[in-house]
Amino acid sequence: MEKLTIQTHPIAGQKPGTSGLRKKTREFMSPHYLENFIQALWAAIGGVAGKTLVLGGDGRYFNDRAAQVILRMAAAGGAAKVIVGQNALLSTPAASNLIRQRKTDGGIILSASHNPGGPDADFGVKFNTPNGGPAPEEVTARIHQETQRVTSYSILETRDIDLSRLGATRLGRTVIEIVDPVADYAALMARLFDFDAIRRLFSGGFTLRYDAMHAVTGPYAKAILEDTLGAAPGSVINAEPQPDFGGGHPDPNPIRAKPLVDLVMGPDAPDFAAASDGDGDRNMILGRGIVVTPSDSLAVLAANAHLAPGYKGGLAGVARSMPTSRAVDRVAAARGMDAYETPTGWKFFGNLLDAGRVTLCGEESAGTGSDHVREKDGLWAVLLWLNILGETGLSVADTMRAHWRAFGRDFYTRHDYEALDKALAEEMLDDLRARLPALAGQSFAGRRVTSADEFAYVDPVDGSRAERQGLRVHFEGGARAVYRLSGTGTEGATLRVYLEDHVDAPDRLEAPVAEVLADVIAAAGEIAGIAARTGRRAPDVKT
Ligand code: G16
Repeated sequence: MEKLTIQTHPIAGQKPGTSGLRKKTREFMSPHYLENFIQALWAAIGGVAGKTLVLGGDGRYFNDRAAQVILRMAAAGGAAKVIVGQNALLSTPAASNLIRQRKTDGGIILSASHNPGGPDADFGVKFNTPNGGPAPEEVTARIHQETQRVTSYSILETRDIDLSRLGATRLGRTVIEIVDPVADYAALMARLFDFDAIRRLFSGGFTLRYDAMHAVTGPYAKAILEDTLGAAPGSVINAEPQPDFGGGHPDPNPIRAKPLVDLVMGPDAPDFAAASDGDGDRNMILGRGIVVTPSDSLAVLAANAHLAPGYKGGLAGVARSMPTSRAVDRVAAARGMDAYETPTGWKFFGNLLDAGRVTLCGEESAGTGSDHVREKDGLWAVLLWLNILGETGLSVADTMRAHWRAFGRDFYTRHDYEALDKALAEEMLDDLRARLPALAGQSFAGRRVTSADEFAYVDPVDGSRAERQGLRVHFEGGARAVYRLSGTGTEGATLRVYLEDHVDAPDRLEAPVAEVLADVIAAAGEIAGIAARTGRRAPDVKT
């Protein structure tokens, strides 16, 4: 087993985005690409010698190869131990849990989340710090810096490790511990939720459809929902993780998981349906005849979490990313809880969770989570919903109706314009940024602008600043449009336009979303000149 030192040179563009480094798989597979990034990561964390790390991924194409390379590089760098999920699989929340439970020095998650997988699709590498959360900007900036000066990397020359066999083995002097990816996570869920209440729900005939989208959550959902809680066999579909996610796009939203939406709107609708994404941190919640928006789901969970044992003492506070609707703020105000508004990116919740300022947090991008780990957690959200429904006996639709009656409804939609020319998209937002101060007082599509600004964030725990986190336009009556460019795409630029309006009138609470938001959508398009500048007449995705 020889330790090799391979000469290399910096590769441009290895800058982690909203959530780790995401690139086309072929780029990741090109000579030295992965190795350079991992060597830079070792340098950024003060070397891997003597450290213990967690390693796993969502099973997408190149997951297995990348894991073998990282293990050989960890061993060459003198790591004490790497804890690996069997077959190099770990959902993102399960990896976060292992990092925390085993008190490791962090972990590496191989995933491009909801992006498709395959040789012509996407791959990603993310580093999580010892608190179990995505590395904060200061760490990712250091990694990027190191990628710009890496000149060699070290790797052991050895055969592949058999990652299908549970137990400990050695690579050089490094211990490689291969663990069941589900066990510790399932034990954590059993501590947080009243499994007996959920079992009673299912034994009473409650029906469920969970679409794991051929991604990593399948084995977790089967083990917990079917084998442990008694959901009917076959309730979890597409449960086998596949390297290309069955050719699909593992993003749990009404477009990518359309069959599930059709199911709940049809005659054979189950009582409850849900989907999760590539790496298991996102979720979509549906009930008979209803799709719950992620922002609403966060608000309902915040209002009812105390019904689950893990949260019976109440919540310290809540947080949402800025573009997420303000529905959860209304719950916080009514309950006397603190509510925080952070930039997009789960990493911004880390300090608030660590400091005990918030218990629950979530984002419009189908992510909800709590202080049980430091990542968003799709299956956790499903279990909390089931626990709540088990306690209240209400349907999903009636839960939403009751919530809207109590707090009003934040009608919400997000429009994505994908694969735009990057320079053009940046110029469009630069122009809008320059016009923001002049917008107040002007009217667009019959909506009067009351204020407009660019969101910047000062972390209340460590004082770090994040600038340029989205352009906001507020309209009279409380409606809002937010514009920002995605930090997770791998092709050109994706413009996200987040649109919302608050309605209190009881007879409007169930009006069609498109109708309620029609003029806000028109105003937002006009303000930025989206159609004129991009030539796009409609968004590619509406969530
Ligand atoms: C990641 C981040 C989320 C963010 C989402 C969308 O999720 O962890 O915090 O909301 O991307 O980000 P953007 O709008 O920049 O594309 P995931 O599930 O992809 O890891």
